[in-house]
Amino acid sequence: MNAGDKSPPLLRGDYSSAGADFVVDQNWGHYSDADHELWRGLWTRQTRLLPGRACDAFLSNLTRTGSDAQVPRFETVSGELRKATGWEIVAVPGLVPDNVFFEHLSQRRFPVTAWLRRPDEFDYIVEPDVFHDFFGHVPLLFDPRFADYMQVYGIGGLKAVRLDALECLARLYWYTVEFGLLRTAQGLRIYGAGILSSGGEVLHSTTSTRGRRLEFRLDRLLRTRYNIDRFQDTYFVIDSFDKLVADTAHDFTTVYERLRDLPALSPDEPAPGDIEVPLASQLK
Ligand code: HBI
Ligand code: FE
Repeated sequence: MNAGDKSPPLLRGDYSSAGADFVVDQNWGHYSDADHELWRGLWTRQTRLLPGRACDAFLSNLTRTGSDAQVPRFETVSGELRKATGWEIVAVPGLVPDNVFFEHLSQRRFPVTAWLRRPDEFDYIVEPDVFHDFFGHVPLLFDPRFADYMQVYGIGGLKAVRLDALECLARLYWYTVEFGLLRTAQGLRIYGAGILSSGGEVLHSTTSTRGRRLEFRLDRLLRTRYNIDRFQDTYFVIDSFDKLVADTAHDFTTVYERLRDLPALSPDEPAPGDIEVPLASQLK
């Protein structure tokens, strides 16, 4: 999506009541019994996959959202979130323009799509829906370190829009917030929302030898294009949220200048200096 678009075309949400910040009423009463049943089905399927694969911070905070039985009321969860990390969630009709998205993150507001997918989209959906946005993203907003990272990203995003460097910075969101892996004392764990909310990628990312897992290096990551319509070929592994914040909180202006003259890398392309993280590796 281009920065500055007023209303994103060809999206299925109802943008008619959205103001400049694209926030809408969640309209919780409009979810049907079938919606709540589908939500439970999605929740049950995902949570069965996650023990030993999702990171502890995700699992413990997922329980804390108390949203296993029905589509959550955003206001209720926001109340808890405000107390924990000062974040809140706001309902949006779907994808919002980049600058709007970053503005929300920079103010510790996470936009969550209000609508739920159809039953025939149980396994795969193109646009993010409330299940992806809430189940995948909201639990880690309860984690103080990760909560800081998300805000840092939003501030960096606003700057990247001004510097015309968003193609580059968007890769950071993709390979961390959406598809990130974390090395722990127990082994590799998932923290990326795109993986955690997906039926197939939980296993692919943590067991497949087709995908490659590389140690996080900022320049390498920012040059790496990504797959939007199939499992990732490359995942980047961090050692802690603290270190992720430390590696990304500085100003990226010189990074963008350095990278502007280098070619982007294909998602499956090896590069000099790559350090592969073995599947069985543990943080010592
Ligand atoms: N809008 N609702 C929503 N959710 C997103 O994740 C999102 C967005 N707009 C733009 C956007 N993401 C991208 O700019 C980032 O993924 C980099
Ligand atoms: Fe997402």
